[in-house]
Amino acid sequence: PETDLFNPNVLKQLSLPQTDGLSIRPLKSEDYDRGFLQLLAQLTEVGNVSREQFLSRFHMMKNAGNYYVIIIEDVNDEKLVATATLIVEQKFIHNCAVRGRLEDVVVNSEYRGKHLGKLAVKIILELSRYLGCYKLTLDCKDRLIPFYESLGFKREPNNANYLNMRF
Ligand code: 16G
Repeated sequence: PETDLFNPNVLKQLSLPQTDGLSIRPLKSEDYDRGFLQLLAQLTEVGNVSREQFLSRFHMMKNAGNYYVIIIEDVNDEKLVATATLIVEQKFIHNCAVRGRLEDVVVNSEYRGKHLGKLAVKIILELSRYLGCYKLTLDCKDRLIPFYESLGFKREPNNANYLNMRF
């Protein structure tokens, strides 16, 4: 049976712009057959992920309860138009706060130039606010910094030291 990654009702609590012809919903287990991994492959290397691997990871994320992968779908042809992920991380600091991480934002190349990246990020912004995150962070390619700045993200002047170790 088709399964939602997270409770779709949380999306109904958000004040989102009117989106004619598009539906905004959680990732579903059936999205494996609707080209979800091909959409992610427009962002980076995905590899050969089998259905079993996909479902196993999907269920781990669902059970963990802090993964919010959202899908923007074209209601006319059921095409996956865009995706973005919010991960909500538990902290002890800031009075046991939660921190949001924005990850894996992709707009299907057939739908670019329609401000759908902006919509995907806005959904995650509203969701992270609704879930009580004290901040939302991201990393991105240099050329996308102006895009994220236009949506209100700031490069912290005294904390511009984003470090990274690749394995
Ligand atoms: C970008 C993505 C990040 C993704 C990474 C993959 C956003 C905001 N950032 O930085 O989430 O995981 O690309 O690139 O979508 P990589 O394969 O080089 O790690």
